[in-house]
Amino acid sequence: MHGAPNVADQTSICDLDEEEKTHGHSIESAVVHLRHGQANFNFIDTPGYSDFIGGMIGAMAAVDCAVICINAHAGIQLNTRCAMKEAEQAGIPRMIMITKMDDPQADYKAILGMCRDTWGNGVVPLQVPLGEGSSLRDVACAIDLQFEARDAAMNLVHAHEQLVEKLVDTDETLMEQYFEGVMPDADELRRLLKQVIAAGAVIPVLCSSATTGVGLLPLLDTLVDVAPKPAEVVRQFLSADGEIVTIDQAADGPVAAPVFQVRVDPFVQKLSYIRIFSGTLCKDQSIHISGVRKEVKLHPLLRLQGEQTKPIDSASAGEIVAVAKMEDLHVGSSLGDLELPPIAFPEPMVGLAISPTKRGDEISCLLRCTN
Ligand SMILES: Nc1nc2c(ncn2[C@@H]2O[C@H](COP(=O)(O)OP(=O)(O)OP(=O)(O)O)[C@@H](O)[C@H]2O)c(=O)[nH]1
Ligand SMILES: [Mg+2]
Repeated sequence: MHGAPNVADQTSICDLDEEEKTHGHSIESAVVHLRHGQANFNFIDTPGYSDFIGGMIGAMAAVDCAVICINAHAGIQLNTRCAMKEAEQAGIPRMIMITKMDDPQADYKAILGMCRDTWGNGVVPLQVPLGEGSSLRDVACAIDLQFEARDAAMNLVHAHEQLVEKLVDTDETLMEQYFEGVMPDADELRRLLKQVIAAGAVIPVLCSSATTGVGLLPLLDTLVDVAPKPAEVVRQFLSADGEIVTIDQAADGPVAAPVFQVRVDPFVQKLSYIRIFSGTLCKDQSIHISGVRKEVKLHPLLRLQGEQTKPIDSASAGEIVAVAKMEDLHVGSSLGDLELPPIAFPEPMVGLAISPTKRGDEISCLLRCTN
């Protein structure tokens, strides 16, 4: 969008340090929040470059839904496959967003075909671009067919039928009614879509252009309609004793809050990013941290908007916060009495020895290299 912060101008609020801005590639994840209607969103923007895959893996362990972006011109990349696999392993719903639809070489239909070939028939178009390249003007939703879509990049009625067939297939009564000619209404379709996305049976495809802003509000509307709200997500994991532990993501439950990223910032130094699955964190409270014997006093909580941090007194299930300068926290640490399993990162392929240039620099040098 004209004048909006963006990667090319080095003004993106998701690229925090100079190296990220200069190269136009995120190295670590950034967190932003926004309000849309009644909904509060927390987004984690992860690095797309394969060298920085750790940021994406950490984020997948911290979110309730993944929107995986595919460049409309470049198509499916190695990292796209990794992100889809990580999201599947994390058991979270997946959506595909075909981005840069204003690109002259954008080809929605071709990318959609590649996605179906790669991830199967569960991949269905939920949005269709109206126009492509420089003539892109909007996106049309395949649920309620509000648009006169003569210039849609694929037949919108066909996309609608494909979606409806996929959805009624999951419900016997609806299937019988469908064959008798009774169509589910748009609200019923959204309800079904939410269920099948949560079950991983359907991966809806959306499209957008960040440059023109096309598809961005429809993305938020779609997330409101079909992404799970934190309170609707029940997480299960195996405890160290081999027991199945269930976490209801409720503000009044026991605290379960993993650290999914640690960033070393030149001003506040070590900043630990925490997703609160359950319970409420309050500043100054004493809290258990996995791997640490005594309870530790929690440093002030910070709400994140890219590189901006704002102190807050408390935060509850569903939120993402950061704390500064807590040496006991590492990626994969969990706060609270429910000790979460560690985040599984791939084995490093290269080892590296480091040494400080001067005495007294050991800790900061180590922190910079290990986080
Ligand atoms: N034409 C066009 N260019 C875009 C659009 N969105 C981003 N770009 C350009 O693409 C380049 C890379 O930006 P992005 O792909 O958004 O960067 P990113 O996804 O944060 O990259 P990583 O951090 O490496 O994952 C920049 O030059 C952007 O200006 C878009 O919608 N249309
Ligand atoms: Mg980026």
